Amino acid sequence: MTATIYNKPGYLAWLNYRFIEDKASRTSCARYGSAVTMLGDSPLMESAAEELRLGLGQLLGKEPALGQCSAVGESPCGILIGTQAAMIEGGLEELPASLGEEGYSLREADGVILVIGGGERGVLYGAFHLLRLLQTGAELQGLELVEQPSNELRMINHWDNMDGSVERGYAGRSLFFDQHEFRVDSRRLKDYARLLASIGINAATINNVNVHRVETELIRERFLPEVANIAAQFRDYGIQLYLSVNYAAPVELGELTTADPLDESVQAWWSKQCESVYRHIPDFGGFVVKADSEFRPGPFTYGRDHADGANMLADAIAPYGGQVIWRCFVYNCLQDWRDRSTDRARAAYDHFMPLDGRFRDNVLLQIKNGPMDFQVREPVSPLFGGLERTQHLLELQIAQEYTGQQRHLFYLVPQWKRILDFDTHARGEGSTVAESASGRLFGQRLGGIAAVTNVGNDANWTGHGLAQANLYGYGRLTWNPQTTAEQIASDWIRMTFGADAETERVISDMLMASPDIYESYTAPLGVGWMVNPNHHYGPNVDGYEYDKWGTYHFADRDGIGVDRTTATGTGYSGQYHKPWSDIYESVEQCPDELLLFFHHVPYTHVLHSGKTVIQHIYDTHFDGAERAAGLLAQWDALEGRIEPGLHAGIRERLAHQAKHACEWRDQINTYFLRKSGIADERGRTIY
Ligand code: GCW
Repeated sequence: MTATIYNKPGYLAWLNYRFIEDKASRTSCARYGSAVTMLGDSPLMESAAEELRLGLGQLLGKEPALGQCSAVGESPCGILIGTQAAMIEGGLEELPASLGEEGYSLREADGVILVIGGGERGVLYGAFHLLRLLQTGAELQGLELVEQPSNELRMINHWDNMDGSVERGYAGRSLFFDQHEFRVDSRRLKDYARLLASIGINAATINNVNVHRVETELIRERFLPEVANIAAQFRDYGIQLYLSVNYAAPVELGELTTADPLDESVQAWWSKQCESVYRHIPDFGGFVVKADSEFRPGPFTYGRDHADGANMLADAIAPYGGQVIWRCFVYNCLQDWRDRSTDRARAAYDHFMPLDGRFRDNVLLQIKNGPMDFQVREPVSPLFGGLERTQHLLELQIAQEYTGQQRHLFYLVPQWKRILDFDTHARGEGSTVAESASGRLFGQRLGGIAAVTNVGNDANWTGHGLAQANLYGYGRLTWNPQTTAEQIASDWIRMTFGADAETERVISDMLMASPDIYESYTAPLGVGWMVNPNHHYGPNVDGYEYDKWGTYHFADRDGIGVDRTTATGTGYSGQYHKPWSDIYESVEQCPDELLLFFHHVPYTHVLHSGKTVIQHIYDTHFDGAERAAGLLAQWDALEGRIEPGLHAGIRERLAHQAKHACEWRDQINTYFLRKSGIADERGRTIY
């Protein structure tokens, strides 16, 4: 076989339909594998049928026949797929309850499996679910299940630039662009769409939220035909295309002298752009906007607020059914480190809470999970549970900017679950972030989750082979936040690596331990940062200490941490509902892992764990580096059980991690020994 990208290790990811070696399981599946029959026809249904044909063919070693029929009883064997409406028309008697456009039901009876979609997307998602069951060795006889997504918008954000670079990309270059042109490998794009659809993603932006000069033209005739090509490929897999736009586009393109949202010429300009975007892409999703943030233009320039800005765009796009997704990542990035009264953590809430209720109903605010910026550990943004009259999305980061840049192993699903499960108490107990983001908590029309993706044009998509678990897990969790991190890991491992029990046990162990390991040898107790400026990789305790970004730990010879209390600090803790405002306010009650986020304490302060802060720092750093080395040893023991190319690529990353963890350990421990003058109780080597 010639070595193309399509057969390099890891390319197939979890859609690796490997032959079922076990004869008994293969035989029991084979009865369903003889034929795939469509009731009705449409591009989405064809995607579903094609996937089933590919999957069954490879799993069973024999391609099923593809067919079409018009009545349920006409298909005596195999798999029958169709929408609920088509099934009813085709004579299906026992009906599933209403499934919604994206929901589906899978049923087995008398050797036939029915994949019944609420709508066509539901058929596609049902087909992928069925394939997952086959890949993971589930029993199909008597199968009966119904699924509906928990979130209506399940989105991926690319931070791709048209020069081909990817902001915070750790897996090669852009899948869409190069040298300021569209450079799309359409086979690869299709495979990407398949991967996304298989985990239920239904929306995507393809360009960075930092929209530079060339990208400003993505909404213009110059590029729209090519944007439309990508939209068409995505459409076949149920993914709606959105674009990030430049708030000052009319000025940037030299057509107006203002981008003031209340100026009629600006409103007319955007209406005209929307008209041409929808002429090319009738089902275009909408705009994502980063405004007045990190040097991007916005309504503040004109003395207007973010509701004025977002509503202007929302009015322009409303006639076509589009959405405006407006990011809340707005803060002062030109702060003076000497000024201790300004607190970046407060910024999103301070900017957006006063605007609650002022946004049009086709606006969604996109809120980063924490108040700072995707650190290893942060509290949950108080805007969840705060904003009651504004639709919003939760923003997560699959790209491992601060979590090891896809060179360190960090399974993000447990962190995301903690965020989704966080009880804001906005409406009493049970007011979780999951409920708030979905829109259910406050009875909003639309809601969901968006995430910065971790893929690039590396053959295995994510650079680190095990980082695929994060993309996979993101989709699964967004569909259903109740799914456990262990379950997701188990499915992903089986689908990716096959059914070997030892492989599953070891990789699952590694994934589940990885977040704690990484947290142990990096910034302690929720204080964050301590990374090298700009690229954000590797230890640098004071890297952001005297900088303008609002990111400080305030370590001196006596103690460390940021006082964010209402009594003596910045007052950030007061942005939460009770009991959190009380818990975070109190140095006694504050959870250890967030202590330094909320309080400045002496190194001798005793944690709930019984250890002093300084001893905790030493212990976790020695322990974390040791456990990082353990990950490598665990992986080495799997040699021979995993395809050599895949094994070697991941091994290289784990070996780097083990070494780099020692660098982290030694820099952090040395820094704090020198600051505090307090020796390690156990007398280990610190420099
Ligand atoms: O902190 C930052 C990242 C930037 C990113 C920004 C954002 C796209 O370091 O690279 O810009 O977050 O979320 O807008």
